[in-house]
Amino acid sequence: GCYTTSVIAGVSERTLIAVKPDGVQRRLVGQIVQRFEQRGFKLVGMKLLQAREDILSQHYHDLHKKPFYPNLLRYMSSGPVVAMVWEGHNVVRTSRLMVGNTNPAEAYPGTIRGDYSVHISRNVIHASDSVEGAQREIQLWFDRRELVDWDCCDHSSSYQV
Ligand code: IDP
Ligand code: MG
Repeated sequence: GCYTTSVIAGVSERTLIAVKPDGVQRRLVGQIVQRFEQRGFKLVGMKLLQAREDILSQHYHDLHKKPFYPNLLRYMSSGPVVAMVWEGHNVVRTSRLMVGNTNPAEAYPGTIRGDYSVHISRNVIHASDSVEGAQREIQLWFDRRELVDWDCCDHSSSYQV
């Protein structure tokens, strides 16, 4: 039957996933969404948007001194991105494994970057790297009212309840 996920310990972790402009241009959005659905995670927010510069500079604030930072911001604002919030047990760590190494040359086949990209400056997807980072990024990219609390009716197929 249906269960309220928030009452089940550890299940309500959330992460921010974004298909970057190259991924949107290459029409990879559907396949990327499919991977997270099939893994067993629950989509609780999703939108296509042209990212504003102030959001991008806050999102990548820890990289602002890196030599590639200007190119990174130009890349991320070169077209629309699809921002998503996914929920589930260990979703932050598991989605990093699904996404693969930052450098596609080091990303294993079977990961999103390992299957769809070749160069670090066009690596298709963003995933939060910690639970605290995810909370900060979700607040940055989404208004609370854009996130939907809903019960996944096959919840017990992915979780012991
Ligand atoms: P992550 O996306 O795997 O978390 P971060 O180190 O947080 O990797 O870097 C954020 C993004 O900045 C990367 O996904 C990539 O787009 C870009 N980036 C990181 N390192 C380099 C680099 O050495 N050259 C060019 N772009 C880079
Ligand atoms: Mg990062």
